[in-house]
Amino acid sequence: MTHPEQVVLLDDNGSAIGVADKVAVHTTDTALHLAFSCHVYNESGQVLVTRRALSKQTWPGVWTNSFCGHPAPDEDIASAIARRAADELGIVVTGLEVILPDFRYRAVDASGIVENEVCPVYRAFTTSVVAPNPAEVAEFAWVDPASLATAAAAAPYAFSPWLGWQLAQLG
Ligand SMILES: [Mn+2]
Repeated sequence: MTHPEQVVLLDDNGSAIGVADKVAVHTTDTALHLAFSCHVYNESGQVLVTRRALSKQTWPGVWTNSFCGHPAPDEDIASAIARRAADELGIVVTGLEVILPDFRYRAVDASGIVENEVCPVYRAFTTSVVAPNPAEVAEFAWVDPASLATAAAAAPYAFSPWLGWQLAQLG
């Protein structure tokens, strides 16, 4: 890396208005910025859930969707998704499809750090063996999508807030 990872800042209409260092932007008063979530499926129709590494600054140890990320300035979302799939999980994803194009959320971690993102949600497919990066992912599981939706609705505190909201919107 020649410079710190950067994110794209957005105005309230979702238009890009600048860039910021990823670490510097995530505070107790985080400015709105661009991200994505990806839900990865396997050949059996199971969806991949991951448990965030205990070393992560926000939502450590929390179960969430397959992976998330922030597109860099001038990086298209498909490239960002491929990059994070490789970096976090060691997988190649195919069949990328946007399933919640307008998803946006703001959430406060137990530590007080805020996430505040326009975060389109994608579905993708993999045949790769998952090889998680321990700096990002503590553990993972392939689960039945209907069971996940039931679990998240019944016990939302056991999952990342954005996953609960995404599953609710997906019905
Ligand atoms: Mn963010």
